[in-house]
Amino acid sequence: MGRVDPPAPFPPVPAPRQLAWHELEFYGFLHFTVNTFTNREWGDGDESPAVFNPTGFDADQIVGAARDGGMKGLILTCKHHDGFCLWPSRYTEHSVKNSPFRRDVVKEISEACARAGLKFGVYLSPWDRNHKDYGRPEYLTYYRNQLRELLTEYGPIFEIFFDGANGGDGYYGGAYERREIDNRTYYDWPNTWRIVRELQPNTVLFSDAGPDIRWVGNERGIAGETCWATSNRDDFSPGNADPARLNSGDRPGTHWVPAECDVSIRPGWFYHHYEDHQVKTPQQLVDLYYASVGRGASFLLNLPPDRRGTIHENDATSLRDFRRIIDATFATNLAAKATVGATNSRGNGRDRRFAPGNVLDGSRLTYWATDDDVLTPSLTLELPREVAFNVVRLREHLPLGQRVISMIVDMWRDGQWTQFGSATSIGNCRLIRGSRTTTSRVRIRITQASVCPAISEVGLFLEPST
Ligand code: FUL
Ligand code: CA
Repeated sequence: MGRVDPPAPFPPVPAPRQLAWHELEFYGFLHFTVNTFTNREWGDGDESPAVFNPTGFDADQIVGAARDGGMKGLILTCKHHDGFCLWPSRYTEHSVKNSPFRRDVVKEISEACARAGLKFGVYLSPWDRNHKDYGRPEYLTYYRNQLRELLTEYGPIFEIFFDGANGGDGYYGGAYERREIDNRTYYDWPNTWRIVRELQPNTVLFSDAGPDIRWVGNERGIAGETCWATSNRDDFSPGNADPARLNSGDRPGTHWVPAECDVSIRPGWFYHHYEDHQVKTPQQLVDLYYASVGRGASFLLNLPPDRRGTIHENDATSLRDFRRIIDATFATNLAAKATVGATNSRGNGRDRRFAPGNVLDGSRLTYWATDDDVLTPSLTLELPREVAFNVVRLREHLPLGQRVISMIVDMWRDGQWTQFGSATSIGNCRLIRGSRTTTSRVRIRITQASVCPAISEVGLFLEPST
């Protein structure tokens, strides 16, 4: 008998840069600019650079807080809507170079990230309420020049966050007027994205319309209970999209454009001392992790540096305690020693490349798959002894696309199968969280799939009791 072929990919499938991004799962946002010192969320663009004056800026403290919280990268607001630049751009005077602080914040944060082993990303607001040419073609040249500076002078950039906000009013070099743009055409995004591809082909590009990753449709950090990694991205442009569709994605979708869940650890995106006691609790952050990473998306959590230029103690403590809970939960796969069986595995079970046991080897590269005509198989875990768990984690083998539509998890109790939980869509990661159960047998039933399933990992976990 000849070797059986692997399942054909079910398009759309992720690009290598997207596969690398999927492995990050949790990373941070740093919102920091003149707003930190004026107590605003959106600056008008007429702020004097003199207000930007952190008293104890410490990039290693900021990055250290992120690392201790388990973040794999940080995205810095190099320029927010007010137009003030955290690096000494050669194309404007409206930057740190004319502030009393003078130092290059982008350089210091990017170097601290490199020292700590975190990836570095940038936010460069398309809307610029300071620039005199905003709304005219000349501004696009300015914007692209700035993008080139960030892409060539600060090392590898893992992600660029292209925000969709365009409010209208601004200072605009003294004009103080309202400038409307057509967000479908004004920015000529395909040509801007091309610049990034040329300079840094591994950077993932975020916006409402991708092209690599998409906004999840809210700023509360919550992906749809069903959340496809695919989207008909050409229906949208940055700032012009349907939030409900972004929240769940489009199935089957024209492109692989997984969701990113952005949310702040505080009510605002920028630091305000009066929010020091409104920092999200560790348990709230854990719930957001399940609602983002647990639904196949990524968790982008904002930590706003304060007026000292450090992460406030309350934020750092909450984040660290969140990490303790996540680590305690996921450190041990309680199914690791199970014997795995399946109602079908590809090629009559003779080919180890598709064997059920591949779901327990800790590698996303190996997977269990069924014959092409078997769309609703079950996988059974026989545990050597009873275990207590309340979370099931499933991962699909992403290079073959998002194949499974829905599944049910059962556990063996009192001589029969009882349902533990169910879900739709898997993708990079699906966490099914239920009440604590003790059992020695668990069964995963795929109840609907577009093509034969390819599951790379299965895990059972227990959240620490609080
Ligand atoms: C929004 C902005 O208007 C907010 O200020 C913040 O930067 C958030 C991440 O994106 O569109
Ligand atoms: Ca595996």
